[in-house]
Amino acid sequence: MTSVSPSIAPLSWSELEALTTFQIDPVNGATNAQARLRLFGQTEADVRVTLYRDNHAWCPYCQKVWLWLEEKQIPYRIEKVTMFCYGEKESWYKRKVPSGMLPALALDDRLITESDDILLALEQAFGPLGLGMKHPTVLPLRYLERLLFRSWCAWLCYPSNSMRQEQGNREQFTSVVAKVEAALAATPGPYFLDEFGTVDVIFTPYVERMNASLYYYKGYSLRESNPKLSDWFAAMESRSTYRGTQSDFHTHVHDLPPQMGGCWENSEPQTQINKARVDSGPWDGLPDVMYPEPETARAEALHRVIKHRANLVRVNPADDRLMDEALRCALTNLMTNQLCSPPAGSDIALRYLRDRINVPRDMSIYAAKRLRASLEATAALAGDRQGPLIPVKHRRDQNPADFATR
Ligand SMILES: N[C@@H](CCC(=O)N[C@@H](CS)C(=O)NCC(=O)O)C(=O)O
Repeated sequence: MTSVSPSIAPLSWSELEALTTFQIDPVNGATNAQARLRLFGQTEADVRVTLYRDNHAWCPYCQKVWLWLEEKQIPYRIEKVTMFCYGEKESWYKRKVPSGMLPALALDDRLITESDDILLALEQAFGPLGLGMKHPTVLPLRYLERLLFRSWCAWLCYPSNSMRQEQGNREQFTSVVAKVEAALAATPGPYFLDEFGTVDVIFTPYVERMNASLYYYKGYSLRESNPKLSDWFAAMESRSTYRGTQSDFHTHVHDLPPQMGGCWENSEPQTQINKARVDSGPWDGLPDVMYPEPETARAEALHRVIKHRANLVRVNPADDRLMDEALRCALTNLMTNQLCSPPAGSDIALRYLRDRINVPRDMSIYAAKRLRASLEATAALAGDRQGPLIPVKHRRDQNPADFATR
């Protein structure tokens, strides 16, 4: 005889609110994706810099500048701009930057575009982060980063006509990875040079995206297959600055296709296994994060959902009342570990949200894993229907205009 575990009733919003005291200080606390102003203990009068970056923290070149500012603790403002792939570019931004490209940075009265030029200007104003962009030891490593980027694009972003071509692209990429491993092995510590610095910041955005996309589309685990890169990731994850900008596999594998013009999967059995794991869980133990889970993960997820619950219910394809109750069931499961049966027909609604939690935009990596797991466990009680497929040519389902507080 199978025993059916008892299902508890969903908690009310006020009961849920009582279960979290999670709070951050976006202005002076640890690096976070929600801040519009960062002061690091200084005053607004000290702010000379405004960073224009994308709403969802998807843009890799923005992450590079963001991380640099956080590491140097330069006070700055953040203005968020829509990317073409998920909505309409703001007209105020097009007046500043007619191409609409991101990032841009205002330093005193000067507007700078191109992330490398931005870092050069920041170095001039505030001094380098470790060795500077043009230091003779840094230049070849910057070149190596671009080489790695190109070999990744060649493998991921173009369809292969044959197994041979696919294999060739893979070997080309792994041969550049071997050079990266050698560069990392050439210094005693885990970073590219003796001390953490600009070079690590420059490698971060795309190495993070390579780790995610190759795991999912090619069945290849960059982080687990390369010991020096593995140590480098672990060292990066020891920095609260990096943790604050760090995304997860689910977010990247679905934000990259429209940005890169497509990501092509191979026919390896491991690819199918990895895809299923990233899309449907279990998310625990994926090699997108390896530092231990903070105790605050569930409370953070709960706090973030409560804050945005009206919008989350409104944009969901399901009826508002149905989603409201289903969402409370998932949050009840998140906080109590007990199953809570959602209303009939809410499987699609819950999986729609499961597929749209973004890291670090909405919450940190472990909070997102916990919330996805509760949404999935709760959806499974209602049925096995999936939400609408996540689009690959655009992500207008994530248009920030639809989430503007009403
Ligand atoms: N070379 C530029 C590249 C910047 C770039 O490609 N930015 C992309 C996003 S990562 C962009 O702004 N695209 C316009 C858009 O998506 O709205 C830099 O280093 O800043």
